[in-house]
Amino acid sequence: MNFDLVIRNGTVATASDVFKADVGVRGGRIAALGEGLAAGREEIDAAGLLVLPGGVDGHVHFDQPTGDDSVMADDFLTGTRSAAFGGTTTVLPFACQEKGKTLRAAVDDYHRRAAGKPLIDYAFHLIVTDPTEQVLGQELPALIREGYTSFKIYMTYDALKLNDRQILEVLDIARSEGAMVMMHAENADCIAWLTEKLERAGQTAPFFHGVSRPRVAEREATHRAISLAELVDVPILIVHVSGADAVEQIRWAQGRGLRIYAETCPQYLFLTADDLGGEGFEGAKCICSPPPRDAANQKVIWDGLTGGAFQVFSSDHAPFRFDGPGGKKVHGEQAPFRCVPNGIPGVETRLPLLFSEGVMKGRMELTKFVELTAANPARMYGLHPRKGTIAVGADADIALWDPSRKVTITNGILHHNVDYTPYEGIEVTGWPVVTLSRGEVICRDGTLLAEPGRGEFLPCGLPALARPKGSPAPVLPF
Ligand code: DUC
Ligand code: ZN
Ligand code: ZN
Ligand code: ZN
Repeated sequence: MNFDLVIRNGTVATASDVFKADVGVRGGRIAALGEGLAAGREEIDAAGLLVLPGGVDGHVHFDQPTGDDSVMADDFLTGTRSAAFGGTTTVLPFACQEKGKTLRAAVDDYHRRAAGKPLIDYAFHLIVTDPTEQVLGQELPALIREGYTSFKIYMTYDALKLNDRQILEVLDIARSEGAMVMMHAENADCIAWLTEKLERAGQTAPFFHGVSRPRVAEREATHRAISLAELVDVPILIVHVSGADAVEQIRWAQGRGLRIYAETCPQYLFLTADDLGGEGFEGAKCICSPPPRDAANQKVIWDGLTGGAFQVFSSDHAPFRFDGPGGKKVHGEQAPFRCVPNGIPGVETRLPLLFSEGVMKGRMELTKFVELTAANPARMYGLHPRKGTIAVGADADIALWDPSRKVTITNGILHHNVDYTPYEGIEVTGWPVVTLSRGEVICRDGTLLAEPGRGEFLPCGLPALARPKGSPAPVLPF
């Protein structure tokens, strides 16, 4: 039987193996792996290239309403375009509940925002901000069963945060329904208190954003999140972990046998607090939360990635323009850091940065790279084995990488709708040169070949990683 497409002579890598094989694609899926496969209607010669599963970016924000006058620069078209050029073929952005409204309204609104735009496949995480009886008793369980099997909750931000009691109630639903909970772990009162103190002292420049969100505030919330999850007996994923103190808590929990997972992002490997301090308002380009730390903490994050503390590596792409409407300067260049839109772009640079500094510099195996950036996020969110691996039956979501291509990252070469990149001027070795989604070449050598709207919505399964340990929580009398 012939194939629609055969990718020949490449080196295939999965989360467990690296091997020479041709990849036969039929009907959008991988139909065969082996040497000397029969002819395909189309053929790609991948000699000298790596054949990797397309990246799964488990943490992006596209066209997410912000609740104020800031506006995200990327929608489902420009966001997925940028992802695809960076070797990513699945994204999971967030449908965020507005307090006072239903979760369903957020999901419906988000589907409308996506309609006709995505270039690659996508699923939604929910964000639960208002866990009313109706949400806990009906909406959330119903949505989980419909394939929205992961959701984020916040311990900070007035518009989003839950108190400990609410967190327990939400975790309890996750446990009974088998959903994955993502936690934004920073102590809200510590941040508010420090912010007010800094403002009274006139210390409002972007640099002080970092000062207002110290590692101890992240550490305390991380420990509390772990404790609440232990009490309920449910796994959780701590997102965007920035430094040593939170990593220590996570390792402590993992060492005690708790199912505590952790995510980190490029900003905690490649940026430091100094990047918030540049000339004038420049530092606003790197305002994100938690903030970047220092070289010693970067080292701890690297060690956590290679040593097993982290399971997933995501971009946390949260795109705001530096200039222009709704961007970093929405309240002027004198605006206190508290009023600067929070987040940085990175969906396109996530994989090249980690590949170059991780794989090419010998810090991590290629299999580890695939595990952190594709296989594990797919598992974490119930998309495995359809996504995140190269195996017979999986979707033919594949990125062909030229491991020797040297690229200097500049905003001009990127495909997002943001007017800067925090990684301007960094030289990387290795770049994705062809991206396929369900067997279709969507990017080749800098040219976009796909039509908006071809990306499909993915209902997610219940992730095995979200299963409780099963031991009864000792303090619960039932
Ligand atoms: N949390 C995120 O997950 N993304 C952007 C900012 C934030 O606080
Ligand atoms: Zn405003
Ligand atoms: Zn967050
Ligand atoms: Zn985020």
